[in-house]
Amino acid sequence: MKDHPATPLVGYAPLTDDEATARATGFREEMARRRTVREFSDRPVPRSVVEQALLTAGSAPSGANHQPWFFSVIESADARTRIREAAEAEEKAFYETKAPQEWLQALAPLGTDPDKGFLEVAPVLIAIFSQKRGGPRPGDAKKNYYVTESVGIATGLLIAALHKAGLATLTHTPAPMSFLSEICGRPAEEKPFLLLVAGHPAADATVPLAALDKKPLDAIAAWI
Ligand code: IYR
Repeated sequence: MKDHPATPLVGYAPLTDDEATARATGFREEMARRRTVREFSDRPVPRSVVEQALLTAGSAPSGANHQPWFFSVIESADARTRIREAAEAEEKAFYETKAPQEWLQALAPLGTDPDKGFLEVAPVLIAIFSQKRGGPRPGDAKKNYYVTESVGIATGLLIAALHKAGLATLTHTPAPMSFLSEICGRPAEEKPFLLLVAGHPAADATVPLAALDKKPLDAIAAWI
């Protein structure tokens, strides 16, 4: 017997099967134009775009609806310089000594390197944090559940929302990224999850051909 407060479900207009297929196809085509880019224009992005995209991210499903995420939008030039310097120091160590050969070989077709100049060029830098403890309301200190899954889903929605607003993104994961906690002033119980870079792509931005290679449906799904 359900005894929790509830309200009738709204927002699901019944579509015909053809309409549903057309919508799903249109969305696939729109998302297929999404590219990860590493060359950004410095053209500013209005705060309203970022706010709306963050609210979309915050609408993601999460374990027990505890919403175990926090987004630090880094605008200060000083903070951006510090983040670039710290990220480049980690990446230099990664590419020069830490990364196993197999990993470097996997990255070679994408042409990545330790130069992270985009961290000071792109107008939007969002450090995403995950919270092991929190709860459904600000200030709660309850245990959170399925934290990585929840924050990953929210990040996916954030990327889709920014893409819909015409912005290119880059999911950047310098390792380790504990410097983000310090620079963003986040508490030790929160873990940096990833750094999302967003903005208009540079006029001469390129895309590695290897990035265009997507697995076909029969390789990623099966009906059983
Ligand atoms: N974090 C490094 C290396 C890197 C790792 C993976 I896995 C990528 O998909 C891309 C890059 C960097 O940012 O260069």
